[in-house]
Amino acid sequence: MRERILNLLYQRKKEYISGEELSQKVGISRTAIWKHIQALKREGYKINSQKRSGYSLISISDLLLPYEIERDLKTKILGKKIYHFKEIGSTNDLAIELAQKGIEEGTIVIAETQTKGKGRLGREWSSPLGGLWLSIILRPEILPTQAPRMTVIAALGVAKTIRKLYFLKALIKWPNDVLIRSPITDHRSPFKKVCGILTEMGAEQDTVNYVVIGIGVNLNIDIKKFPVEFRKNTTSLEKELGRKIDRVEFTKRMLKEIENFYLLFKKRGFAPILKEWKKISATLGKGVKAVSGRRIIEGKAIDIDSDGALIIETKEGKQEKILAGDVTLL
Ligand code: BT5
Repeated sequence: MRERILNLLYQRKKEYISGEELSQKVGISRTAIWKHIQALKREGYKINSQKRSGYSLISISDLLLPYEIERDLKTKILGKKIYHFKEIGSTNDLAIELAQKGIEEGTIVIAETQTKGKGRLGREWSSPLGGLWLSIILRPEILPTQAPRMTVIAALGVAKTIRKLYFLKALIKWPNDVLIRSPITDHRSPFKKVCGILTEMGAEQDTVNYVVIGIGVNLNIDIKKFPVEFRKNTTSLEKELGRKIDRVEFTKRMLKEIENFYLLFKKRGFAPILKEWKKISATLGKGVKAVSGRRIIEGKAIDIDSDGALIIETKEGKQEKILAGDVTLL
C-alpha cells in the first residue's frame, strides 16, 4: 500500500497530487493516505503537503529501504527478497537463521547500523550509520572447502562497482578486503580498507546448504566514527571522493555486479573469476607475511589457486598454500 502511494508520487516527482486522486487510485480513505504520508516522512522522505494541491515528493529517503532498492533493480536473483532494519546485532546472524529455515537464494538482509558487527575470527566490525552492512544468502553447488570462492566473487563485485561508479582504482587484498586511495593523493600514499567480507556457511559432510556473504562497505562515513584503533588503515568512499555518495545507487549496482560474477561462475566455473581477480589483486607479486592459525609464512605471493587459496613462495623456494588467514603486505 505504502509502496503504491510512494510510486505514484515518485512517477510525478516534484508535482502535486491531490489526496483525492491518491485515495481513488490506491483505494483507501484520504485519512489513511495522510497516515502513510506521515510514515514515509518518518522514514526520511521529503514530502510537501498543501491543503489545496495535495502532496509532492521532493526527495527520497537516504535509508536503504527495500522499495528504493527494488525500484528498477536489474538483478535476477539477488535482492528479490529484502529484509531491512534500522538497527540489528549482525546482518550475518539473521541471514544464517533465515538460511537455516530454508529461505530462498538471493535473499538479502540490510541494516543501517549494527551493534554486534562481526569481522573474521571473532573480531569486531564497526558499523556506524552511513555505511552499507549487508548479507546475501546463496546456495551454490560447491564443496565446503570452496567457500572462499564466494568471498572472491563478492570482493570482485564490490571492487568493480567502485571502479565503474567512481573511477577509483579499487584493489582486492587477499582474502577479503577491498582497498582504495584518493585519486588526488600522491602515489606513495597507501591504499586503505574500504570494505571487508565475512563468508559463513552451513554444510553437512561434502554438501554446502547455504553460504552467507556479509559485506561491509564504508560509504558515507567520517572515519572519526570508528574506534581509534581501527582508523589507521581504514577509509570511506566519502573521505576519498570528498563528497557524499548515493547509497541506494551503490547498493543496486553492487548487487548487480556480484550477481554477474555469480552467474558467470555458475555457467563457466571459477577460472574466469580468478582471471578477473588476478587483474586487480593488491597481493599477487608482493612480499607478504601470512598468519593462518598457528602458521606464519613469509614470502612472495605468487598465485591464487582454484579454491581461492593463496600460494606463497618462501625464501627457501617452497610453495605454501593458505586457505584462510590474514596477510600483511611487506
Ligand atoms: C572483515 O573481517 O573484514 C569482515 C567484515 C564483514 C562485515 C560485514 S557487515 C555485514 C555483515 N554482518 C556482519 O556482522 N559482518 C558482515 P576482518 O578481515 O577480520 O577485519 C576486521 C578488522 O577490520 C577489525 O579488527 C578492524 O581492525 C578493522 N575494521 C573494523 N571495522 C572496520 C570498518 N568499518 N572498516 C574498515 N576496517 C574495519
